[in-house]
Amino acid sequence: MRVAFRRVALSFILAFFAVSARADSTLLRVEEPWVRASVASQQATGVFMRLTAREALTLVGARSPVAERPELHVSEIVEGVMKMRPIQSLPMVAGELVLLQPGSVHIMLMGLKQTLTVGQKVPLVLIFEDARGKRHELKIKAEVRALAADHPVQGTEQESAQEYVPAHMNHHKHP
Ligand SMILES: [Cu+2]
Repeated sequence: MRVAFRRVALSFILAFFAVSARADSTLLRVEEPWVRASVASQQATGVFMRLTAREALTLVGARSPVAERPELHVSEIVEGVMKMRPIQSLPMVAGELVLLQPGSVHIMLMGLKQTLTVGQKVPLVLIFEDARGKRHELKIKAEVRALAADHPVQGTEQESAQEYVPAHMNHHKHP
């Protein structure tokens, strides 16, 4: 009896994890994640991607085995100089494309533990919350691209021309 109960309980737990794992990947669509290559002794590098939330979500952080502290950053021009500062979270509106790209919002891999070379695949866990404050995680792999990679994504001529917009404004409707 007790064993049977345990089995039932266990299968419920497994079912729960299976469902929540699936839910996390359908909540957030990630396209073209990439990491800028680093040189020896470099302390940090940026991660870029296109995100589309299925419902209102907030990106709150990331984890990666290659870095001690991944942080959310935004680049902005201060007195003519491009600077970066950490942000606590990045709200995402349902169905709207959010671009993490050079010169704008990005994930910064702080405290790099290794040199990242072109073609390498970097494991990354995106941590985000839904509107009820429930935390979700999504595992992705980001390809390392060249240092100078100024990777234009489709339909971003306007974005590359525009200057910094606040993180919560950095949404672009799907055409
Ligand atoms: Cu940064």
